[in-house]
Amino acid sequence: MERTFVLLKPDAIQRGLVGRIVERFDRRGYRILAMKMLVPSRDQAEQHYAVHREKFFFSELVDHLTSGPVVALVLEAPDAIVSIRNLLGATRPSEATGGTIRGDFGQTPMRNLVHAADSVESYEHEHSVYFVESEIMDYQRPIDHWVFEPE
Ligand code: 3AN
Repeated sequence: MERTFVLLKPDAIQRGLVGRIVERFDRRGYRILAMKMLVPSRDQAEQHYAVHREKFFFSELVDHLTSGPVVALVLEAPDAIVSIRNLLGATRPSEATGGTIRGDFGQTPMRNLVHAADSVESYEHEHSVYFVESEIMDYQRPIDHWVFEPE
Protein backbone atom coordinates (compact mmCIF):
# COMPACT_ATOMS: atom_id res chain seq x y z
CA MET A 1 0.00 0.00 0.00
CA GLU A 2 1.17 3.50 -0.78
CA ARG A 3 -0.04 6.97 0.14
CA THR A 4 -0.10 10.02 -2.07
CA PHE A 5 -0.88 13.70 -1.72
CA VAL A 6 -3.34 15.42 -4.08
CA LEU A 7 -4.35 19.07 -4.28
CA LEU A 8 -7.35 20.41 -6.20
CA LYS A 9 -6.12 23.87 -7.15
CA PRO A 10 -8.23 27.08 -7.07
CA ASP A 11 -9.25 26.71 -10.73
CA ALA A 12 -10.87 23.32 -9.95
CA ILE A 13 -12.98 24.86 -7.18
CA GLN A 14 -13.87 27.95 -9.26
CA ARG A 15 -14.97 25.81 -12.20
CA GLY A 16 -17.22 23.63 -10.05
CA LEU A 17 -15.21 20.45 -10.70
CA VAL A 18 -14.53 19.30 -7.12
CA GLY A 19 -17.18 16.58 -7.15
CA ARG A 20 -16.30 15.30 -10.61
CA ILE A 21 -12.58 15.08 -9.78
CA VAL A 22 -13.02 13.45 -6.35
CA GLU A 23 -15.51 11.02 -7.91
CA ARG A 24 -12.72 9.71 -10.16
CA PHE A 25 -10.62 8.87 -7.11
CA ASP A 26 -13.61 7.32 -5.35
CA ARG A 27 -14.71 5.14 -8.22
CA ARG A 28 -11.18 3.73 -8.69
CA GLY A 29 -11.35 2.61 -5.07
CA TYR A 30 -8.62 4.79 -3.56
CA ARG A 31 -9.02 5.07 0.18
CA ILE A 32 -9.48 8.75 1.17
CA LEU A 33 -7.46 9.18 4.37
CA ALA A 34 -7.76 12.97 4.63
CA MET A 35 -9.58 15.75 2.79
CA LYS A 36 -9.85 19.43 3.68
CA MET A 37 -10.53 22.81 2.17
CA LEU A 38 -8.25 25.75 2.93
CA VAL A 39 -6.76 28.90 1.42
CA PRO A 40 -3.01 28.23 1.31
CA SER A 41 -0.75 30.87 2.81
CA ARG A 42 2.12 32.21 0.68
CA ASP A 43 4.49 30.31 2.91
CA GLN A 44 2.62 27.03 2.33
CA ALA A 45 2.51 27.59 -1.45
CA GLU A 46 6.23 28.41 -1.59
CA GLN A 47 7.07 25.34 0.50
CA HIS A 48 4.85 23.12 -1.63
CA TYR A 49 6.46 24.23 -4.89
CA ALA A 50 9.99 24.76 -3.49
CA VAL A 51 11.49 22.60 -6.27
CA HIS A 52 10.19 25.14 -8.83
CA ARG A 53 11.65 28.19 -7.06
CA GLU A 54 13.95 28.98 -10.01
CA LYS A 55 11.30 28.48 -12.73
CA PHE A 56 9.95 31.44 -14.70
CA PHE A 57 6.40 30.59 -13.62
CA PHE A 58 7.13 30.28 -9.86
CA SER A 59 5.66 33.58 -8.65
CA GLU A 60 2.59 33.20 -10.89
CA LEU A 61 2.17 29.66 -9.54
CA VAL A 62 2.29 30.90 -5.93
CA ASP A 63 -0.15 33.73 -6.80
CA HIS A 64 -2.52 31.18 -8.33
CA LEU A 65 -2.32 28.71 -5.45
CA THR A 66 -3.01 31.41 -2.86
CA SER A 67 -5.83 33.03 -4.87
CA GLY A 68 -8.64 31.06 -3.23
CA PRO A 69 -9.68 27.81 -1.58
CA VAL A 70 -8.07 24.51 -2.54
CA VAL A 71 -8.96 20.94 -1.53
CA ALA A 72 -6.09 18.84 -0.16
CA LEU A 73 -6.30 15.05 0.05
CA VAL A 74 -4.27 12.09 1.20
CA LEU A 75 -5.19 8.95 -0.75
CA GLU A 76 -4.05 5.36 -0.33
CA ALA A 77 -3.89 2.44 -2.75
CA PRO A 78 -1.33 0.04 -4.18
CA ASP A 79 1.05 2.12 -6.35
CA ALA A 80 -1.03 5.20 -5.51
CA ILE A 81 1.63 7.69 -6.65
CA VAL A 82 2.04 6.46 -10.22
CA SER A 83 -1.61 5.50 -10.69
CA ILE A 84 -2.91 8.92 -9.60
CA ARG A 85 -0.35 10.66 -11.85
CA ASN A 86 -1.68 8.56 -14.74
CA LEU A 87 -5.24 9.56 -13.84
CA LEU A 88 -4.23 13.26 -13.86
CA GLY A 89 -2.62 13.19 -17.31
CA ALA A 90 0.23 15.28 -18.70
CA THR A 91 1.09 18.68 -17.17
CA ARG A 92 0.11 20.52 -20.37
CA PRO A 93 -3.59 19.89 -21.01
CA SER A 94 -2.90 20.01 -24.77
CA GLU A 95 -0.72 16.91 -24.34
CA ALA A 96 -3.00 15.10 -21.87
CA THR A 97 -4.82 12.02 -23.14
CA GLY A 98 -8.64 12.06 -23.24
CA GLY A 99 -10.08 10.25 -20.25
CA THR A 100 -7.52 11.79 -17.88
CA ILE A 101 -8.60 14.66 -15.61
CA ARG A 102 -6.42 17.20 -17.41
CA GLY A 103 -7.24 15.70 -20.80
CA ASP A 104 -10.94 16.13 -20.13
CA PHE A 105 -11.04 19.40 -18.17
CA GLY A 106 -7.61 21.13 -18.26
CA GLN A 107 -7.29 24.47 -20.02
CA THR A 108 -3.75 25.87 -19.54
CA PRO A 109 -0.44 24.55 -18.10
CA MET A 110 -0.79 26.92 -15.13
CA ARG A 111 -4.45 26.16 -14.52
CA ASN A 112 -4.34 22.40 -14.88
CA LEU A 113 -6.73 21.79 -11.98
CA VAL A 114 -4.94 19.25 -9.85
CA HIS A 115 -1.54 18.44 -8.39
CA ALA A 116 -0.32 15.04 -7.24
CA ALA A 117 2.95 13.96 -5.61
CA ASP A 118 5.41 12.40 -8.07
CA SER A 119 7.50 10.35 -5.59
CA VAL A 120 7.48 9.05 -2.03
CA GLU A 121 9.80 11.92 -1.07
CA SER A 122 7.38 14.48 -2.59
CA TYR A 123 4.50 12.84 -0.74
CA GLU A 124 6.38 13.09 2.57
CA HIS A 125 7.19 16.75 2.00
CA GLU A 126 3.90 17.91 0.48
CA HIS A 127 1.42 16.27 2.84
CA SER A 128 3.27 17.77 5.81
CA VAL A 129 2.81 21.26 4.29
CA TYR A 130 -0.98 20.87 4.50
CA PHE A 131 -1.76 18.28 7.17
CA VAL A 132 -0.73 17.34 10.68
CA GLU A 133 -0.54 13.57 11.22
CA SER A 134 -3.63 13.51 13.47
CA GLU A 135 -5.75 14.67 10.49
CA ILE A 136 -4.91 11.54 8.51
CA MET A 137 -7.41 8.75 9.16
CA ASP A 138 -6.10 5.22 9.35
CA TYR A 139 -9.00 2.85 8.75
CA GLN A 140 -9.99 -0.26 6.84
CA ARG A 141 -13.05 -0.88 4.68
CA PRO A 142 -14.71 -4.28 4.52
CA ILE A 143 -14.34 -4.26 0.70
CA ASP A 144 -10.59 -3.52 0.73
CA HIS A 145 -9.62 -7.18 0.40
CA TRP A 146 -11.01 -7.24 -3.13
CA VAL A 147 -10.54 -3.58 -4.14
CA PHE A 148 -6.84 -3.97 -3.40
CA GLU A 149 -6.26 -7.60 -4.34
CA PRO A 150 -2.94 -8.15 -6.22
CA GLU A 151 -3.17 -7.69 -10.02
P1 3AN B 1 2.87 18.49 -12.53
O1 3AN B 1 1.82 19.30 -11.81
O2 3AN B 1 2.33 17.75 -13.71
O3 3AN B 1 3.72 17.65 -11.62
P2 3AN B 1 5.13 20.32 -12.64
O4 3AN B 1 5.54 19.82 -11.30
O5 3AN B 1 6.16 20.33 -13.74
O6 3AN B 1 3.87 19.56 -13.19
O7 3AN B 1 4.62 21.80 -12.50
C1 3AN B 1 4.00 22.24 -11.33
C2 3AN B 1 2.93 23.24 -11.69
O8 3AN B 1 3.52 24.37 -12.28
C3 3AN B 1 1.92 22.72 -12.72
N1 3AN B 1 0.86 21.95 -12.16
C4 3AN B 1 1.43 24.01 -13.33
O9 3AN B 1 0.44 24.62 -12.53
C5 3AN B 1 2.68 24.90 -13.30
N2 3AN B 1 3.41 24.85 -14.57
C6 3AN B 1 4.21 23.85 -15.01
N3 3AN B 1 4.72 24.15 -16.22
C7 3AN B 1 4.24 25.38 -16.53
C8 3AN B 1 4.40 26.26 -17.64
N4 3AN B 1 5.17 25.94 -18.68
N5 3AN B 1 3.76 27.45 -17.61
C9 3AN B 1 2.99 27.79 -16.56
N6 3AN B 1 2.80 27.01 -15.48
C10 3AN B 1 3.40 25.82 -15.46
